[in-house]
Amino acid sequence: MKALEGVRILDMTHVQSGPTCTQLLAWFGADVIKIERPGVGDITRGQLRDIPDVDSLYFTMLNHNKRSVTLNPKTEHGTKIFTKLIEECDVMVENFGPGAIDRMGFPWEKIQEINPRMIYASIKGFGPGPYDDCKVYENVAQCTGGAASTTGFLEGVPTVTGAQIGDSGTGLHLALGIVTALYQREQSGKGQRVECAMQDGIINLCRVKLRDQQRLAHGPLNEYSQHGEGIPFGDVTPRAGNDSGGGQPGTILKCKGWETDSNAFVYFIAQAAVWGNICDLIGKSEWKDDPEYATPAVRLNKMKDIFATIEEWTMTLDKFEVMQRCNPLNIPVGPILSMKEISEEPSLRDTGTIVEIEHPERGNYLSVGNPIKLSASPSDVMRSPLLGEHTDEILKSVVGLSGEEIAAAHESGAV
Ligand code: CAO
Repeated sequence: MKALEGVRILDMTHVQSGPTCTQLLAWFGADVIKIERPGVGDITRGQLRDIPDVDSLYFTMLNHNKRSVTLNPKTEHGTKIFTKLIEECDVMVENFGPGAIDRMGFPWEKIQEINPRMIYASIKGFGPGPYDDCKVYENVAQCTGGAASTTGFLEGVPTVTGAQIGDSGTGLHLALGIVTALYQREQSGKGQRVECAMQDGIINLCRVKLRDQQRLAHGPLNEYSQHGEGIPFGDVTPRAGNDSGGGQPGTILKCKGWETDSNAFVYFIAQAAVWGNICDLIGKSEWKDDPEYATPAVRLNKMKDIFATIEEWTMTLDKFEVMQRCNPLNIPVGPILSMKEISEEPSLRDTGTIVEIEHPERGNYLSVGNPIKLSASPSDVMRSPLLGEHTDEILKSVVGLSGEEIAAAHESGAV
């Protein structure tokens, strides 16, 4: 049995943030019924297409294990079907622009009236406040949540990260909110509203940067390399380049082949606990007892030079050799892996983190499986549904319509 077996999700999500949430719930065993606009579907089906007239990877990689129903709740037939679906589902998830669900005629009060046990979960760009009626995409969230102002190099412009912390990050937050509300419903018997603003999700992930903002009032941030380089701090958390976010100095260093391979680099953390090992490894054993190098405090203003010396060593090896040499000595390092390397890594295939999926229209493609592994609820990754693939099946088995009623719903354009 899967952990969320028996939980039925009315999935009104689209694009990335909401679909990542319902995909996780589907992997844990929930029955996710994705509602899509008749004839159109989730806009991502047609975005960034690599193969003409076939669901894009954008869509297929965000909508595994779901069933698709085309339904327009704004039509007469559609309203009735949608109302029945609200009655029959445990959770409703949406990430439309502000007010869209209300304009469909289904504000939270009405949803509660139809099904008091319903958990109604939504993602918006902002929480209540001056921007709550704004539409938001990933990078808007990264910029308004503090990620962009603190990412990039000191001398450069604010930078967004490739990790989709606004969309997929908020989807994760929402999924936790939903399972928490389901747990509470076990005691209370009642549903509730779960809301995640993308800005809030990013701020949560940027927690350490708000920490640093407050530390600034009490002096410079010693672990930022700008401190060691004698560059004064202003009154806002600065961009820290590739500095480590924690108390151990770290940076990205070149490895053999960096001149031609854009990913021939390694992240190297000069952890204090293994300083002696680092010195021995790079041929600088004399630094271990040198009072100018022996403690983290005296090393701080020399980190640029120290890393340059370590880099002379890393440049003699490829990034995997650096890791092989450092790991037995407990020196934390990470090779910079390209997406090509990740997609070809056998151990990630073995764990189901990278999976190969068969799709009837596009053939085989790679996807990311469930990154959360439950020993008693393993995730099988199933292909995404075609548009409206399960409409009739769900109208019959969940909504309870007869053959004639299904035909009438089609005739009216509601499905
Ligand atoms: N049948 C009929 N109409 C439907 C429908 C269906 N099955 N599903 C959706 N619609 C309609 C809605 O009723 C709404 O119409 P109105 O605005 O006229 O009431 C419209 O489609 C959806 O509007 P939208 O604002 O959600 O869509 P958009 O493409 O204009 O904006 C986005 C997209 C993502 C900016 C917006 O949805 C948003 O801000 N969402 C919240 C934040 C979020 O999740 N952002 C992450 C997106 S991923 O990068």
